[in-house]
Amino acid sequence: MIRADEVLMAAYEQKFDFYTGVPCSFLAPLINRVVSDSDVLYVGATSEGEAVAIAAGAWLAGRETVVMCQNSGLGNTVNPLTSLNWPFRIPTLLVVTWRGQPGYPDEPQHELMGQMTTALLNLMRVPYRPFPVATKTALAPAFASARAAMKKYGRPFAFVMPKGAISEESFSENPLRIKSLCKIVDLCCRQSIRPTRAEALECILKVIPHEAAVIATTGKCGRELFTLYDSEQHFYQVGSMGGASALGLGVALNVQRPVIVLDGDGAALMKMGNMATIGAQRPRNMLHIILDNGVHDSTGGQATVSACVSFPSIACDCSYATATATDDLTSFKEALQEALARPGPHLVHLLIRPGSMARLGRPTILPSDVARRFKRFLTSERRS
Ligand SMILES: Cc1ncc(C[n+]2csc(CCOP(=O)(O)OP(=O)(O)O)c2C)c(N)n1
Repeated sequence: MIRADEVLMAAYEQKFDFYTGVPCSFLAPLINRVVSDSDVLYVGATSEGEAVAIAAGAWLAGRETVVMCQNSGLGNTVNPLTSLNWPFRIPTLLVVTWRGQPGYPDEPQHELMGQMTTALLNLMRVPYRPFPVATKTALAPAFASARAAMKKYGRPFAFVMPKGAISEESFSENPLRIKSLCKIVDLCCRQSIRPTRAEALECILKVIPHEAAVIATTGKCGRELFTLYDSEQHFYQVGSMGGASALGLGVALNVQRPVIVLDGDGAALMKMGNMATIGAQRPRNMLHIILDNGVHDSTGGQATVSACVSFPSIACDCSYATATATDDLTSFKEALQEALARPGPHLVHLLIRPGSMARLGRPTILPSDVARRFKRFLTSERRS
């Protein structure tokens, strides 16, 4: 049986040094090794879809990434794999366990996914190989060919891991000890007319430094940002709704520059676990802005449940450094300047009114080109 450190070494030789995922008992030796290894970074995600988006951000910031998950969680990855990794051509190495593998008795909840695991990978056009378990010498060529395929096609690649592939590994993880001192700063002036999203974006564009990276959520937010001003600093996350803050986290953990996530209330609600991971990882350079119009504006204005939710309270409870509530542009600008001047992560929640620009464009640059120019922008700081 191969050892986890042998796997990690073979992966490290191919530059895989950023790991994220959600545990599976089959993966325990590998995850236990990864969390104990100071040469690689592991970010425990709240869902496998979140892990895929975090990995995408880390790749954009110059890392080679691995997403580890149970095949039960493969379902959670379908949306980001098909609407983020595919159009933007963002590779990641998936290590997916094979619970319910036909011929190997397992629990009933794994039976159907066990039967369809490889078919689902095929359907998502993710090439895969069995995890190289036979001998230690099989590891290096397997990781090399996985990396080569990812580089050639700019798309994910998967290893499917059977039970008992790797020998037991002890576990040494420092428990998280975060004492949140976050208290909501309420700057709302409760005027009857709230700003529009476009006005908020114009304000953001005026305030943020030129070296900041900006990730705009799915729908009209990215379209308005593109229409107002296009820049290599911008990543318009056209798909993968809810994934912008996870992608932003993956970027923020790997760059020094400020990372600004423009979220919607519908998107933030869809992947609220992201906020817990952001709070736990504490990226000092991250500013999370939620433009809350109370509706799914991009799809016709259907209500979200944001009126029943306090995003600033959630941010505080998730251990963000600061959380500010605003509903007008003057205090919004003040909140942004304050957040950019201090270590984060910060949440700025702005209540806006529904509706969008009359002449609304769409990014005219291919997603794969947006990704590559954003990656160039992010990684250029190493040279400057
Ligand atoms: C997984 C997924 N579900 C649904 C959609 C369709 N969709 C695109 S944008 C959007 C609304 C987003 O709402 P919100 O985040 O509040 O932003 P707003 O449109 O209000 O700016 C929806 C439902 C999608 N793209 N992906």
